[in-house]
Amino acid sequence: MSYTLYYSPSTASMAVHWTLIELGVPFETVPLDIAVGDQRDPAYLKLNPMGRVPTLVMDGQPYIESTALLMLLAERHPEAGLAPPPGDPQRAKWLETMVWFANNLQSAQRDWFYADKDGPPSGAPAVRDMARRRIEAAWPRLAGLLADGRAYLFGDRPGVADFLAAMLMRWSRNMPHPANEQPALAAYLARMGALPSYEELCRREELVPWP
Ligand SMILES: N[C@@H](CCC(=O)N[C@@H](CS)C(=O)NCC(=O)O)C(=O)O
Repeated sequence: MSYTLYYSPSTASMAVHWTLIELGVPFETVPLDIAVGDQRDPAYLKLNPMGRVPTLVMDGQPYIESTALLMLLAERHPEAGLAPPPGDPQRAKWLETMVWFANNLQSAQRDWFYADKDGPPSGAPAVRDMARRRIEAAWPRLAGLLADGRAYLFGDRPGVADFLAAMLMRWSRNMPHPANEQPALAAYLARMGALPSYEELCRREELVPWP
């Protein structure tokens, strides 16, 4: 299995990068500077017609959408136990949570950060206001998933849902109400932040750890 990840630090590629590090499989990386528009380079658009990161080239074929990539990596490396397998009692809740992250929280975060790029700047304040409400509503719901005292979202070891959750929480760090205002989420982030794979991710992406 060969992997090449096109990434930009601290963006939607972060959870995929984290997963590859956690898996310990060989992979290559191609950094893109989205501030200068590398994602719109014609050669890159052939891999990712959306002009976004991440793109993961697997065995020579490019694939996009971070949540799908995470689910696929967990499926391709079942021995790593990064997701409840089909038939596991937690599988349904895992699928629900992964799609909820992608479809609700992450899409609202796209609106928060890109309101004046994805639509007319005149409508951006209203879009951002609605996005902020959806994002802030997500944190208590996420805290609820940890309310029984579990260390990680699905089991006693971290998996792709946790890498995705921690990435999405990180993006709230400069928002009026960041995720770590919820005590359960602050404790969870501290656990995630203590993982050796997170330390390695921060080293490779030159990230300032948060919180
Ligand atoms: N749903 C996509 C979202 C990807 C996305 O929006 N990536 C952002 C960075 S977080 C991006 O590429 N921004 C650059 C741009 O839109 O020009 C995924 O999860 O892969």
